[in-house]
Amino acid sequence: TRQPRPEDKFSFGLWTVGWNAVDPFGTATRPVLDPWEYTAKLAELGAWGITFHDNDVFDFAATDAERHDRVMKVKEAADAAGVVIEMVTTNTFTHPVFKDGGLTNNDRSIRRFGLRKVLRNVDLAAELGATTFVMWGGREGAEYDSSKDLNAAFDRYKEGLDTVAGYIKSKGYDLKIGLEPKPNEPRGDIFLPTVGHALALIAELDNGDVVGLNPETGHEQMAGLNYTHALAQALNAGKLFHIDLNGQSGLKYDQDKAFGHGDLVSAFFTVDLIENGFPCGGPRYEGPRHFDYKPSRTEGMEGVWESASANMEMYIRLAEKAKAFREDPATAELLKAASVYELGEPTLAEGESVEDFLADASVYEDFDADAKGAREYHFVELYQQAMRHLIG
Ligand code: 3MF
Ligand code: MG
Ligand code: MG
Ligand code: MG
Repeated sequence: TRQPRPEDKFSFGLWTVGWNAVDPFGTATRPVLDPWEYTAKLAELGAWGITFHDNDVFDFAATDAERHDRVMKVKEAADAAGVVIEMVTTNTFTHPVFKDGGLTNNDRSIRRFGLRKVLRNVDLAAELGATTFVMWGGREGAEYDSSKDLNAAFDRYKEGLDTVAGYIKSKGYDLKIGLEPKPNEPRGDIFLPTVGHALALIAELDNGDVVGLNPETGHEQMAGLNYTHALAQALNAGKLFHIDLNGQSGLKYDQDKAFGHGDLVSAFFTVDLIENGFPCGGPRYEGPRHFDYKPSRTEGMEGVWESASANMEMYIRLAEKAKAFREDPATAELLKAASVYELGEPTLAEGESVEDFLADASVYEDFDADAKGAREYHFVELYQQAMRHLIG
């Protein structure tokens, strides 16, 4: 298979390859390198971009001088390797101060501290030329329903997001916020558990125009949902600003496997949507193909780099197969037989009023529901056609 190219727009979080494999049951199995070393190596493997949390680069307790020094080292490494820093995000989950969240913490002084940490990082993101600012509220949530006034929690969440979005606009930064839904882990119940929940909250914001989504494959699947459908609804709403691609095997903990590992068929249709768009046309995702995965704990440093490459190789292979599926004349015939293109036609005719519609006897009085109830769709054959291309 071909090598990754800059136009593939593959990017990686520094925390992905940088995970030293500490989990709730065991200590590290790998050393930690400096963030600029990961940057250089990812570039060598073919990545076009990198992303990071503030504290992937400098310590929570870093002085301004240390912060500046370490950020500049990453920036210089990125420039030297020709990779862009496309997204920056804030760690509001590791330090104990955030154990009940940042923006929705019951403790007001912690909310004010959390908001300042986020705004400081907005300035940094803009300075580094990032165009997306992801906000994953992993500690915004609860284990105990008695622990929160849930209505107040949603008000504070909206207040926090509106403040950050309003700040971005007032500064004139070319930066958009991508909310990252997740149903649970680390909190028992995280607020904004799915893409749909996040879309509903964004619609209520005053500054929601610069707030959209960064859906992660495994996160939607942890809620038993279909990732490709989540991407589609976010696209339809004009809110798909960024993506976190990875692999997951069913309803389990957040596995963060390499893309397509554990959910190959789902990954095929995800790539098909991103690369080929909707069959009837419509909005397209043009942003980075960003991987948020973790090299499994069994892997050493060789496995870290093998697994990073596996993400890109999976994407490239699936893109080739999805393209062949769409270009196959047999697919076009099956799409037609399944009336897939017909869904792109408005239900009412152009200029047809509801009165005209009600007066049209062919719609209802003369409609043969039994005949239509017996029609074929050939959906299974269409899917099988996709599987033929996927399996090869
Ligand atoms: C956790 C995640 C996060 C977010 C990140 C923002 C640590 O399950 O997916 O990774 O992606 O905080 O991009
Ligand atoms: Mg995740
Ligand atoms: Mg995950
Ligand atoms: Mg993620």
